[in-house]
Amino acid sequence: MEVDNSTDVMQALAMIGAVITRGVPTSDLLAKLQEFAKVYHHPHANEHGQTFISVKTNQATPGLVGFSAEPLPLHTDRASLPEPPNLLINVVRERGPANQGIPQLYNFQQFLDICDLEDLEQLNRSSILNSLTGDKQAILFRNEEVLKCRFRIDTPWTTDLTRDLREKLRHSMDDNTFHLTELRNNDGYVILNDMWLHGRTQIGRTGTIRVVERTLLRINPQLRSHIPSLTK
Ligand SMILES: O=C(O)CCC(=O)C(=O)O
Ligand SMILES: [Fe+2]
Repeated sequence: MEVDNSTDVMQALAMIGAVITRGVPTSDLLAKLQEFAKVYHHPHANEHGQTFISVKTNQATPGLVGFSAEPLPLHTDRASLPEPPNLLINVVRERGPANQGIPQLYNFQQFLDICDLEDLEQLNRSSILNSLTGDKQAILFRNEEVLKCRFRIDTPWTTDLTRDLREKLRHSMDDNTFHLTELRNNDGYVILNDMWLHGRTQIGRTGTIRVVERTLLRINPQLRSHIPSLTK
């Protein structure tokens, strides 16, 4: 679903929990979204809550892969927190070279849909570990009456999914990931960070100019149960 103004964002978000925005600045999106969500200040963010993600380092330092030229496997943001911010806005400010740093989106529901009862039991027991901080969190969890997910596999995060489930997830990701090749400068996406995973392909060499402006928010708890969420 695509929108080119901030007024339609809510309606679009309320349908499947993800929306592509065309030429809508973060400030316009925030003007609407702040009616029901509060900006979450990421440690890397400026005083307004925006993080400008660009190629800053030669090497993918654990925990800072976003700031390297490396690909970022599909993930949710702030996965180590007990209750991560549940709304994510990423706006492409500088697109970078063709076919590099392409944003990707994946709906975790696609995976749940192919999980049988045994898989689900296994999934309910699975967690991800941040080896830097020692934080361990369940991949699938319930909060505010809503079924949510978190996911991360780039270092320092590891997941204890069984081999079978990892394979299943990988196949589903291969088949159902949206590659947002058509995003131009000032296009972006707004997604529920507890339902949709996001990532990007390899950016290329260090020195490549590519900038994504990220803002994370927390949706008012009373409202979260009225918009889409994972089901099983
Ligand atoms: O570079 C991108 O497209 C996304 C970056 C990202 O998701 C992150 O740093 O967490
Ligand atoms: Fe991210």
